[in-house]
Amino acid sequence: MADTVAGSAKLLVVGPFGVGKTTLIGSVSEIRPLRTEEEMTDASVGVDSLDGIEGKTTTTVALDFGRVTLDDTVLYLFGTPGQQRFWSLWDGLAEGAIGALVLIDLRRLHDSFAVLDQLVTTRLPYVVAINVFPDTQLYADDEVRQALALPEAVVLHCDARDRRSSVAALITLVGHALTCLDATEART
Ligand SMILES: Nc1nc2c(ncn2[C@@H]2O[C@H](COP(=O)(O)OP(=O)(O)OP(=O)(O)O)[C@@H](O)[C@H]2O)c(=O)[nH]1
Ligand SMILES: [Mg+2]
Repeated sequence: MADTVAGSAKLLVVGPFGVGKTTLIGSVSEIRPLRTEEEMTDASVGVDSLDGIEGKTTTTVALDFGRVTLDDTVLYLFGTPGQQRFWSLWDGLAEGAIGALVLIDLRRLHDSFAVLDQLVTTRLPYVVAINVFPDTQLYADDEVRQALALPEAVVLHCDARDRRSSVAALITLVGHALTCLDATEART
């Protein structure tokens, strides 16, 4: 790690099945990301929809882990599995995190609701990052907030395959998490 590093923070990357969590951590990580990918089998047919992500052959079964240094701060990124049968891992993964990046796919918006419900249990500040696929129909941020029933949410667009775009999403998340932290401290 660089000598100039002054601090570190842990961030969670969450989202429904196949939204691009592993892709995003892989595109920003400066170390070879830790992945726990397993081949998807026929057991997932009818359970996990591959609509819009037909090229996907593996799924995360435990976590993704990566690291990225921004100026003097190291961010440790922990990705959750998308498949609900592995969600018991969320508690451990969320411990000590300062915020969560919630990746969503507007083509399959409905899949996001269970993730948002699960996220509430962590009480983490979060921002909503729309991972834009080539056939994603775009909506105004307010329409997305309304559809998700999150009137106050910070919403942004990203391309999980693109480092610059994904880093920008993480910077927005850190800024938002720090603002929330300041507000909490001011109240206590
Ligand atoms: N076109 C496009 N494809 C993407 C993008 N992000 C991910 N993909 C593709 O979409 C698929 C899903 O990506 P993953 O990164 O495995 O998704 P995940 O959220 O980690 O999936 P699980 O861990 O199984 O929940 C892969 O085939 C990626 O190559 C994107 O921004 N644009
Ligand atoms: Mg994954």
